[in-house]
Amino acid sequence: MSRMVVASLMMSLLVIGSVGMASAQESESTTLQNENQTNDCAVVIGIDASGMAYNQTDVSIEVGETVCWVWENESMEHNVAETGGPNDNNRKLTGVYSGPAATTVDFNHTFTENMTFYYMCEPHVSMDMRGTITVGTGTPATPASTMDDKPDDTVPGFGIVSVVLAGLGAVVFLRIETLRMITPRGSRIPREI
Ligand SMILES: [Cu+2]
Repeated sequence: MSRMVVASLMMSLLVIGSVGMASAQESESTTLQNENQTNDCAVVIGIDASGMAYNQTDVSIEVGETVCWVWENESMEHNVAETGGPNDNNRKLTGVYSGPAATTVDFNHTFTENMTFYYMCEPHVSMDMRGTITVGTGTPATPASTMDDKPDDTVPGFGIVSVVLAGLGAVVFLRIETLRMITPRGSRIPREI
């Protein structure tokens, strides 16, 4: 009997709770989300049944739409890290990043321009845990030939600097190599301290 009472109490609490939540959602639209976006998700990407892959790996959206990556209490830790391409295993340091891999993640990103977005799960990239988001028309096949309106005369300054730097680098490298050749192997015997 007491179980029944508890159960019905729980039920009524749940009902009250959900009614409360519904009205709360209506009144305050300032739900805190990462990346200060309150947009709804055009696509929600989770983890598939294997627990080792995203449940959608090739997604197309329109410019301005938001993709959400959501999972909860997964057995493994996963994340979302932008890469430079479909076979790149390195995270773009300035790229989109959900943070360190975790068993529960609620991350989203709004894409504001035509592009093809490549990402991986850092711990599982070796198992090809990757995904692609095609935004609008995607990345143009020929990366917009940079002949547009970049005046050539702004470039030389930088070019010279990099040539000088490269030269310096070569000198340093050569010096180290020479030192290595001069230093006899014998002198590398570890001394007693
Ligand atoms: Cu993963």
